[in-house]
This record gives sequence, structure tokens and C-alpha cells, in this order.
Amino acid sequence: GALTMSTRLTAAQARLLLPARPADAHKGVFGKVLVLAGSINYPGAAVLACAGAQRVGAGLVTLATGRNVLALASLPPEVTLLPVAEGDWGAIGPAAIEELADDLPRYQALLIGPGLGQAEATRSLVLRLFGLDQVRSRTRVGFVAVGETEDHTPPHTVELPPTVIDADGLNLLASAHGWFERLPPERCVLTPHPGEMRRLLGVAELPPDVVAVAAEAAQRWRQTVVLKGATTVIAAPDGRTVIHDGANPALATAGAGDVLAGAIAGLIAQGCGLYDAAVLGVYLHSAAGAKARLTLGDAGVVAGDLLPLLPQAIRDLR
Ligand code: NPW
Ligand code: AMP
Ligand code: MG
Repeated sequence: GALTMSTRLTAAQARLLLPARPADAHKGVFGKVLVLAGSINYPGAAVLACAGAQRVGAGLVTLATGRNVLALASLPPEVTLLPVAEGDWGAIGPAAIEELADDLPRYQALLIGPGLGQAEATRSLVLRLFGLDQVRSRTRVGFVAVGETEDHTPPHTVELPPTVIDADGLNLLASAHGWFERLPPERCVLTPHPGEMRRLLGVAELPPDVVAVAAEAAQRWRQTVVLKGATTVIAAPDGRTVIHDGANPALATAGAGDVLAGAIAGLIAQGCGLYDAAVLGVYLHSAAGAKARLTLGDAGVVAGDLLPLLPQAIRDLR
């Protein structure tokens, strides 16, 4: 179908967004990322997201996840750990908010969602982080307030750093009525694939004009939106949009989105604005995918193959 007019993402545009890399800098200059991700079912998504942030140049990446998930995840040794309390079946639960809240101000970027799962305990934590624990559920029968059923601890107000929300972070948000009214405005990047976008919008099917879908959502939600696919649209709350046409079957593989979410968070930690980080992250991720396709081919590339290619994509852009 026809798409609303939008500019196409170019290398020249992406180049202008690269964060500076002063030779005499120390790691603190390049920012700290906290990744809240992973579950017993999906430890790998947390690993890929952390590595994505490292490989675009973040100074330090910390993974916050359940203690048992840590045992399953084969993390790069450079990733530091914030083990948090687990509820049933290893799901991260609301008790983790105490452990997280104390630590959050140290980070320049937060990523919530890759592989988190959708356990009730994790839902309770994520909604509480966004101050949504007192609103009504949109999916459950009878519209029961979340806080009424799960626990009776008082609501928390947590100051979040600039935050990338992906995967189950999006699915859990979508389960709360009026979720976008509670997010701090212009503070988040949402990175849905079409399935997650349907859940956020509460629709069975997306209209074919993905540019309009992303642009309207970004303005209504007052957040940066990355609507992913063979064609990816990045939209800002102020109405800016850019399309990236990077159709590449090598990228149609599990975990590719987890790497992208980490990369965007890693760029935010280095001082990129939210929209700029989203645009540059999509560009670098796609460039790494193109390199993987050149060297390995159309089939059999795995998301982990993208990781060492991200630094090369940055080098090529300079
Ligand atoms: P359909 O088939 O069209 O109705 P889910 P997930 C749709 C983690 N992972 N175009 C499509 O729906 C993630 O981080 C962990 C059109 C499809 O069936 C999450 O936390 C990994 N439709 C969790 O798993 C590696 C599209 O969405 C449905 C579309 C679940 O995430 C894998 C699938 O989406 C994964 O990243 C497109 N381009 N893309 C690990 N190794 O630990 C998707 N859809 O149900 O949200 O499941 O994306 O796999
Ligand atoms: P996710 O579905 O969350 O794992 O995200 C998949 C990532 O891979 C997104 O960044 C998509 O844009 C990208 N991707 C998936 N399939 C393709 C494709 N055929 N061409 C280009 N990019 C793709
Ligand atoms: Mg995903």
C-alpha cells in the first residue's frame, strides 16, 4: 500500500548523529546502561540486549535480572550484574523495585523488556516502575486494579532515566488501561514489531500505512516510536519521521530485535537524544545485518553474529 511521505534514512544523516569518541575519555564519559531483561525462558534475550549496548560503545552495561536467570545466561564478562528477587518460576517480581530504585539514578539509560516474560509478578513490577500499578487492567475480566490482587505494598514513584521499552516491556505496558498517559512525556523510545504494535494499539490488524501508524502513535503517546520490520519507521513526538528500507532476510531471526533495543539504549547512554539514538541505532543495526549477509549469506545468520559487526558499522560511518 501507499505510505505517507517521509524522508529515507541516509548514511550522511546517520553520520551526523554519531556520539563523539574523545581519545582521552574514560568509561564514565560513555555512559552506563541498566538492562532489565531476561527470564527463565529467555535468558538469551538479556544477553543479546546487553551486548548490543556494549557494541555501540556504552561505557558500562549492567544487567538486572533474577538470580536463576543469571545462572542460565552466558554473559560477556564485561557486563556487571544486579541480581534481583525472583517470584514464582524465576520471574522477576515486584520486590525487585527496592533493589532497582536505589540503583537507577546511576544510569544514563534504561532498557526494559527483552525476554522479560509476562508472568503476573513481572507485570506487577513493570507497571509499578511506570507508576501504573493503580490503574485498571485492560485485559482482565472485571477490570480489577492491579494493586488489589497482587500485593498491598504502597505505590512507588520512581524517577526513570531515559528508557527504551521493547518486547515484553511493551506487552506488559499494553495490558494496562491508559498506559501512555502515565509515561513521563518524551522520556521513552518504544520499539515494537508489528505484533507488539497491535497489542499497544489494541487492534487486530495494523493499517498498511506504517508511516502514519508510527507517526500518529508517537504524537499521541508523546514518545519516540520505532515500528520495526523489513521497512522500519522511526517517529518522534514532534511529528518528525524517517523510513529505513533495509529489507534483508538475514535479519529475520530470533533475537535481532533484542540487539537493536540494546544498541539504542547504548547510544542514549552516550548522550544521543531519544529520536537520534533510535535513528542511529536502526541504521547501525541494519548496516551490521548487511555485513553479515555479505560474509555469511541470506540464511543462517544468528543475532549474535551482528554484535561484532556493530563496531565495524560505526567505523565505516565515521
Ligand atoms: P502474526 O504471526 O503475524 O500474528 P511475539 P517474540 C508478530 C523474547 N525473545 N511482521 C507475528 O504475529 C523477546 O524479547 C527471546 C508481522 C508473530 O507471530 C520477547 O520477550 C529470545 N508480524 C519474547 O521472546 C529470542 C510480526 O508477532 C508475533 C512481525 C517474545 O517475543 C527471540 C511474534 O511476536 C525473542 O526475541 C513482522 N515483522 N514480527 C531469546 N533467545 O531469549 C513479529 N510479528 O509473540 O511478541 O514473540 O517477538 O518472539
Ligand atoms: P524482533 O522481531 O523484535 O526480534 O525484531 C526484529 C529486528 O530485525 C527488527 O529490527 C527488524 O527491523 C529486523 N528485521 C526482521 N526481519 C527483517 C527483514 N526481512 N528485513 C530487514 N530487517 C528485518
Ligand atoms: Mg523483539
